[in-house]
This record gives sequence, C-alpha cells and structure tokens, in this order.
Amino acid sequence: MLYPQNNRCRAVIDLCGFWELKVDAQAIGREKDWHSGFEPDAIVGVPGSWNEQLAELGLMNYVGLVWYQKQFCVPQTLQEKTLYLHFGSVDFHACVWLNGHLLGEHRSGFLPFEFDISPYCNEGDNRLVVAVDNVLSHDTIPQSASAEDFRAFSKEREESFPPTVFDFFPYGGIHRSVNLIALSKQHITSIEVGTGLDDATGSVSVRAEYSQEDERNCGARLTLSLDGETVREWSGSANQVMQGVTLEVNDCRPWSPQDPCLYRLSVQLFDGDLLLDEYEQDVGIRQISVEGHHLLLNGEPIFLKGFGKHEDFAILGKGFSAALAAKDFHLMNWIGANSFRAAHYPYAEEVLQLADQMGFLVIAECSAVSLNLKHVTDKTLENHKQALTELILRDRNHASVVAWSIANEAGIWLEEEATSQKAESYWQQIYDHTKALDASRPITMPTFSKLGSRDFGNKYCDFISINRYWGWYEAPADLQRAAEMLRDELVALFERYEKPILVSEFGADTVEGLHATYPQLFTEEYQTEFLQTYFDVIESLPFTIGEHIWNFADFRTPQHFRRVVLNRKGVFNRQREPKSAAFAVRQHWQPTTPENDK
Ligand code: GCB
Repeated sequence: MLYPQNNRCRAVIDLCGFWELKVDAQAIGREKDWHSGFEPDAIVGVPGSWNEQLAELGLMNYVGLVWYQKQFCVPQTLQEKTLYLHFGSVDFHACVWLNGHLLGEHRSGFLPFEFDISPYCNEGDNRLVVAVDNVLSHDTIPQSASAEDFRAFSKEREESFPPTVFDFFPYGGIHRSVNLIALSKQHITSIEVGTGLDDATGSVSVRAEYSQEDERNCGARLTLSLDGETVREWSGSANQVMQGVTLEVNDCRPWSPQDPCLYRLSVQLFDGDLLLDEYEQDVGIRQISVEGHHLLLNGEPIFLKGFGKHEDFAILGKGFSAALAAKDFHLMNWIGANSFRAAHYPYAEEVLQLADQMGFLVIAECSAVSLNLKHVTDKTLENHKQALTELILRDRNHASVVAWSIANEAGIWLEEEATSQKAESYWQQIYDHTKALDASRPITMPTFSKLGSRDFGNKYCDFISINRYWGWYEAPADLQRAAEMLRDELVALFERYEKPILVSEFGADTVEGLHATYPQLFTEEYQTEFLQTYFDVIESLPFTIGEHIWNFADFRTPQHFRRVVLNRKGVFNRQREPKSAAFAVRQHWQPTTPENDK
C-alpha cells in the first residue's frame, strides 16, 4: 500500500472535515441497517478523537461502538479510474460500507488500510459509513484490561478508568487522513526500497508490484534525482522491477541527522509511450548496524539523544495535526535531540516523512504495549505478527526508521508466564518474524524494571532497551541511590548479554511552578536533577548507545490516583511550553551551540 500521492497520474481527494456520528452503546446499528445511513447524534471533526470533542454528549470516557458517515461526490472526470478509499488510521477497529455495500474491515489500530471502491461508487452522491470501536480484548494488540483482570492479579489499586493495560488514554475515532485516490486501471501497488553504502558508492535497490499480472509486461522507468538533477536512470520491463533492480550512486551523499539528504526516486509504468502510472519516493541512502557495543550509522558510532513521545494533544486526542507535528520537530531541534521512539504504537506516516526530511532517527514501535503473557493466545500471536507486518510494510522505506521495537514492557503484571517457556517461544517467534520481514534494521524491546535481567526483551533483541525509574517509583527522591542502581544494572546487563544498551525511558513527573531547594518529587528542580543524574551515569559507560527521556511532553492518561489528569513527565507541558528542565537538557545536549551561550 502506498501513501496517497497527487501527481499527473494520480488524483487524491481529501475526505476529512466534518462527519456525522451516532453512538451505538447497545451495538444495534447493524440490525437497524445503519450501514446504509442513519440519523446522526452529532457532528465530529476528522481527523480527531471523539472523546474531548463530544465530552458534553458523554463520550469523554466512552469505550464502545460509534458510527461515522459522510456524503461525497466523485467528479465525472474520474469515473473511468480505479478508485481507492484510504484511511491513515482508525482506532482501534473499523468496518466500512459504501452505499450500503460492505467494503471490509481493519482490526489493528494506528495503521493504514484501503479498499478498491470502484465497483460500488455512484456517479453522483455516495454515502460512506464507518463503524468504529475502541474495544480491546486479550487477543488484540494492544491487549485489554478489565476490572476483573485487575482483581485477578490483586492489583485493584492499579485499576484505571477507563481500564487499560497501558498508561495513555484509549482515545477512539478516525485519527488520520481519509482520502479517495483515483488512478489508472494499471497501476503500481507497492514499492520497496533498500539502500547500501560502500565508501562513496551508494546503492538503491527497488522492487515494485503492480495491480495485475499483465502489468508485468509493461515498460518501466526508474529515475533517481537529487535537487532536481538526474543522478541515475534505468529503463526496462515492469517484470524486471518486480524481481528487483539496483541503481548505483557514485559520490553518494549519505543520509544522516547532520545532512538529511533525500534523493527522489520516480517509478513509472508505461504501455508503449503512454505513461500509465507514476509514484515518487524519497530515498535516504544510509546504513544502520549494531557492531560490538555500538550502534553504527553509515559505519560511525551514533549516540541517540531524544525522547519517548506520544501522539496526544488537547481536544485533538490522537488526531493528526500537521501544525503540532511541525512544532514538535522544531522543539526537538531546539533542544538538541537527534532521535525519538514512536512509543507505543505506529505514528502517522507524515511524522516519518518529517523525520526523513529533518534528519531524526526513529525507533518505530509496534502497539504491543504491556503484553500480559498469561492472557496471550494463538490469536494474540497472530495479531502481533500481523501488526508488525503492517508496520514494516508501511515504514520500511523511511531512512529515519533505524530500529523496530517489537513491544514495550511485557510482563508488567508480573505474571509467572512472562518468564516461562511460553514467553520464550512467543518472543522468539516475534523476533524471527520481524527479522524475516526486514533484516536491515536492528530489533529492540524496551523492558520493565521488575523483570530485570530475566526479561526476554534482553535476549530477543539486537540492542537492549531499558525503561527505568530509579529515583521515582523506586528510591524516590534519592538520586544518589538511583545512580548506583542504574549503574549496577547497566553493568550487569552488559556483562550478561554483551549487547549495547539504550536507556529508552527515564523521567520524573513535574508540575511547572512547583519549586524546592531540596529533593522534592514533582518540582522543576527535581526533574532537572533527575535527568542530569541519568545523563551522568549513561554517558560514563562505553556500551550505552543513547538516552531517551520519558517523555517529550505531558500527555493524557486514563484516570488514576497516580496521575493528575496527565502523565507529567514531559520536558514540555501538553501545550508544548518548556519546563525548567528543557533549558538544562538543551544546555547538556548542545553545549557548543553559540545560541546556548547567550
Ligand atoms: C513506563 C511505560 C510508559 C509509562 C511510564 C510512566 O515504563 O513504558 O508507558 O507512561 O512508564 O510514566 O510510568
């Protein structure tokens, strides 16, 4: 599946804006034929979560089924085209009808899906209906949690509202773009790009797929350009591109955070001289590997400075906003970060496009957050593999994506199964599945402190990632002890596994405006000291490959006495204003920037 692109062969019509919505708490919509149209309860903005938008209608904490509908018209000029309906993401499950015809469903949130709607599209008005539900189960990725689950594990005090296994709000809705794509009957359906570097010579390998077998006999042209100048051209048959074609690039400008140089690859499909389809793809030529105790980018060790992030903002919920994405990247530049983890789910594709352009290194994470191994079934494993497949097929062409995170903190319920043979076999299968899909990027899995070195995340990974809160949840307000615990653990992990280590989370909740002259949780001073303590330990050990602060910005969580509406570990607050720590982190990460001396 290709990201929607407007060009001389492809037309994209944006279906975002105001949609109509109806709540279906009793799940009666199908019986009542709502898929053919319904009397709406309210208007809702797309992209966006329904929760804050419709809080006054009782939807703030709603977990259940909601119906969306929208009328649209297809211009006559597009009637001869193949029409696809493309969704950037619907969380978590979507079932889609056009003019009463079932198009299909998608059961994994945070990822795109599309349908060929040509057979069902009318010349005039069309009615699109989407049934969206944000209900999770033990089989889904991520999994659910219920009041009964919390009781069964004697964790009643950890139950949140709405109940979740994870520490972010379970927003529901159509969260990313909805587009109609019109293209010729013969078209390109997927492009896979791989890159390599051998001294100054780069290579770009291209494989494409087409809508029908016949297209393989068509002509194909590949053009690689830089700043509008053609660097390489190749012509042949579409069949050859299907098998794979490699273009060599002399005097290559490798992609890196310092020089995020993007070549432009154009893939064209011809019938004789007639151009049938074309797709342009940005390509950053770079190599990433793990060697010894280093993470290497283009053969040089790289140290990751950055954050674990979230997609979260007031009113939008998890709805994509280009302005917010741009602001976040400018703030990350300002503070001197070079990387972030897309915790705890795949982010909008536009975010990765920006990361490619602005030179950020991204750890792309699958939404398997806080997996409970006791509850894992064969179906969970299948869904987990499917979520990884969809993530990798979507993001494999982004230079910015330097590692796959296959899960986050499995076993937080301390279930016996988390360290059992069942878990071992589960993680081995997930690791192998990911490697088979993409052997060019390292794999990691951020681990949970209470499982310590027994966590399979340390074994089934190419570099270790640890989320640690010594000085916060454990040894609160005691940063000296926190430093000792962190150092001891890092040293022990490296001795045992001999793999480089990223500290993928560390942070302290901080309420801006709270101050103290002594170590006091929640104050701005404590956050600053806490982060500096971690930097000192991490940077003093030769086998660490990075430090990702938790979190970039404050974000909404389910309701729980531990959280005052938000998780406040952000270095920026939810509106993206800096806390004091932001200035200290900036000073630390960019000590030589003249602006910092002002
Ligand atoms: C973690 C989780 C993250 C939480 C964070 C916290 O280990 O990975 O989702 O938000 O801790 O603040 O407790």
